[in-house]
Amino acid sequence: MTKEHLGLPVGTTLDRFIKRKQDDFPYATGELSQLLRDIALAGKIINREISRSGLLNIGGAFGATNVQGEEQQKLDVIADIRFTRALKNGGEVCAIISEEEEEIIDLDNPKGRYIVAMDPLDGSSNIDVNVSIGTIFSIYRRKSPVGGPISKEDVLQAGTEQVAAGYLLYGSSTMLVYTTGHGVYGFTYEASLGEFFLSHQDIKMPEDGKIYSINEGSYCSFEPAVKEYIDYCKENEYSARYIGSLVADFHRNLLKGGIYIYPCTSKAPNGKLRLLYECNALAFIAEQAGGCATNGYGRVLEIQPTELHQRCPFFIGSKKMVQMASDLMKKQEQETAAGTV
Ligand code: AHM
Ligand code: MG
Repeated sequence: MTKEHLGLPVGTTLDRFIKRKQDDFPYATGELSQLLRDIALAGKIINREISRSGLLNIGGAFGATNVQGEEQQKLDVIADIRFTRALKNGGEVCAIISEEEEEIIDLDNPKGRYIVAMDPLDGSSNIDVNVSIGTIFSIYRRKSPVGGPISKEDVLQAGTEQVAAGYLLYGSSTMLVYTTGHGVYGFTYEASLGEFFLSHQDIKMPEDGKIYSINEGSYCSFEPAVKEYIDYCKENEYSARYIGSLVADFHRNLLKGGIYIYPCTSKAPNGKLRLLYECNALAFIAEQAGGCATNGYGRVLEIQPTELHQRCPFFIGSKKMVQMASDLMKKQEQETAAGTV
């Protein structure tokens, strides 16, 4: 990694970085830049809540379930409220799709041109045990005219339509990683200054790796091709690393090389992860960093969503690893179709 990239050295503040990037596009209105700043601000607030959660009685279950029937944690709900508020106040966003809300959240911002799909707090089962968690976001431009009602077409866009995507990782340090389709950049939060600083320039994912991340407790219900791939990883003494927080597992594999898989299982017949606010954002980042993301058969970003909370089997990471796992899936599909297995 070079110390300077496009004239923006390590240590550049997020604000300055966003501003300089915006200046590269003469017709940019600045709305997307402001939206990214709104997300960073909400991320700082969540970071503060998480770091004090053990003291403030905001750990533990909220006492309700979300649309997917999962038990909501108090911090899930707090993060949802904080992000929604930041995006509403910013004024650039007209609607949000959130893991925590069943329906589209119409922000009543008639001039807003953007739609945000988000998982406000991913990896919630790790909240109370001090393990890394994250926020995932995808940004789309609305299709229908500004000022009119939000349509399904605005929110059910394929991942290829994302204008920006990213995540916040609340880990050993807090980071914001995002792309606007021109490379992937990572910023580390300096809490005493209250600023994100550029720390990871133009991130590239190793083409191959030796780390595999999957919940192997469900091995018995994996499809044969997934079992075959995992057996291959073991025979070759790859390292098994599974935090159980998608953002954290993905981030490690992004930097070190590796594959993350959440396949179909008996408990999650269509996979567990949600296309619109988990898979698409990370797929966009992976591709921008030279990696790859499939549902086992095809590119995740090309899947046309039909439902807000649609799930998707997910294979993401270093290009060669994802290709090998996907090749095994396709071979299995062909053999099943030909009736040879
Ligand atoms: P969540 O959005 O409810 O937190 O669920 C998503 C999380 C991912 O972060 C993680 O990779 C996965 O679920 C873990 O699931 P499992 O416990 O089945 O392995
Ligand atoms: Mg999640």
